[in-house]
Amino acid sequence: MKTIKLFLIAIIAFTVSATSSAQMTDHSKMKMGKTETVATKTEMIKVSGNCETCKARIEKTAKVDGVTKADWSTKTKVLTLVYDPSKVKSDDIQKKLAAVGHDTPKYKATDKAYNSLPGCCKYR
Ligand SMILES: [Cu+2]
Repeated sequence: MKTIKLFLIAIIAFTVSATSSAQMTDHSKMKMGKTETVATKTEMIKVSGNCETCKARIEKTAKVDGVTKADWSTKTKVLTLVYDPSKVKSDDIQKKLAAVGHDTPKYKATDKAYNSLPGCCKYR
């Protein structure tokens, strides 16, 4: 009889703790969602280029995992980047852009990368 009582108590205790931990999980998820929004960083980076083809190339190159927005203006040559700094670094994106032929303030495209750009994209 004593064993059954203990068993029942154990079940009740388990159910209660399971319920409360489930609630806690929901709560922390909500908190995390908020933090994620706050953690996004917006950065304006000058990226050399010319035309719509450059725009497509730059935005495609910049849109790696962790980047929610990459928008390059043919007028101002500024790339607006919205990204999660815990997932991706601005430096890494700039390196990638330089690798496909576009100069950024921190990384310059090699002559080889630059020369492989189509004629309309030559900005130097
Ligand atoms: Cu171009």
